[in-house]
Amino acid sequence: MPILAQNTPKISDNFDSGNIRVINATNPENIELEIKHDNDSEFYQWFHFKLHNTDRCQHTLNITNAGKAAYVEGWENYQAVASYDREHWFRVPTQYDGNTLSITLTPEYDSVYFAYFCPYSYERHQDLIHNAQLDIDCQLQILGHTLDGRDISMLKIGEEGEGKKKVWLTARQHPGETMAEWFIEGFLDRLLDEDDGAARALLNKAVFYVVPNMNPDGSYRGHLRTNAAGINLNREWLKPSMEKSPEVFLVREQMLAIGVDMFLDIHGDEALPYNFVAGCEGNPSYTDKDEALANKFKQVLINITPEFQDDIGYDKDEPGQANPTVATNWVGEQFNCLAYTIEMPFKDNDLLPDHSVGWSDVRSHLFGRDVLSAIYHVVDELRA
Ligand code: GEM
Ligand code: ZN
Repeated sequence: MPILAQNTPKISDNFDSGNIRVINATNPENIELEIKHDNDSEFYQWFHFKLHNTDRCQHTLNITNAGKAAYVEGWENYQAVASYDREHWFRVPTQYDGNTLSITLTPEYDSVYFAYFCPYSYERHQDLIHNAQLDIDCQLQILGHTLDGRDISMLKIGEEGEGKKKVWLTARQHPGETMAEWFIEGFLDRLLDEDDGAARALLNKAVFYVVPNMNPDGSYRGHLRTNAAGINLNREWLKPSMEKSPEVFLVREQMLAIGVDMFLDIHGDEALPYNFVAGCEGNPSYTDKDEALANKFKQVLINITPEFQDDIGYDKDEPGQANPTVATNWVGEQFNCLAYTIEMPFKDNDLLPDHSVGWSDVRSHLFGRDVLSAIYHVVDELRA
């Protein structure tokens, strides 16, 4: 077995959610890399890899196909994240010239990980759902399996009862948007806190159905936006299939069996440096009453946290022009309920920037806790 030369850069991605292709790694000053496409898909942008080199000189890592990634505006004013211990992630100097994304670092240790955003591993996902099931109020349900054979897991929190509302949360339809599962971790942490008044009051009023990871295959494969078959799950909600989109098919089947009084679909956005929501204003059945409740939810969230704003976001669909294949639109129309896509930034919240970490796992976690408060403030008005 040849002994690898000690002081040349070694790059690897053969681990949970790893994604990079090495083009040339002989020169630490110009390590040439490419991001791999999602399987059977044109989409790519998520990257996650490890650099090992005993020579702790300055390294420049050049992702040379960044200019054709899914959302290239996402590279403007973007800083990659890095970690030595895979727990604490920090922003590193990153430049984008329109084609190549260049990351520069003089490592403090021999091994360092780089990623598009703080990763959320499949093992952490398993810890999350199995710790949750220890709570007397929480039941872990397996709805079926993905194309790669992983569980599609749902947490039911609370007991159904007369007049109790059914509140659904889904996250990580787009697997590279890992902030979504950090958000859910914070949301569940509070919802299952028996000392938290808002959580306890909410569980007297509502039952929660939470799918922390809608796309475990894409997560493990290091995809940005699709499942194992290269399907964008957030375009499958009108006509899902067990052959292409079992993740959506099985969750949607449960929604139709149980009912939905409020729906939040948790995502991340590559370009906009803000937290914002995208509603279902373009649905055929959207009414002034729906708009009033939606506005109340947004105003309450603005009052709860300066991390949220409602001035900048996606263009609203014209009346009747909503895309019914999108989760928030299909659920909002099918169940005539309050339904929102919640978007967090890969970059930072420019209203409250933190230059050392940008938007982060911790801020996503805390935002999930704040959204629980917002749900508490509108729960009595769902179906009113
Ligand atoms: C977005 S949400 C769909 C677009 N919605 C509106 N109202 N413009 C998607 O799936 O493209 C969510 C995301 O990708 O994060
Ligand atoms: Zn998304």
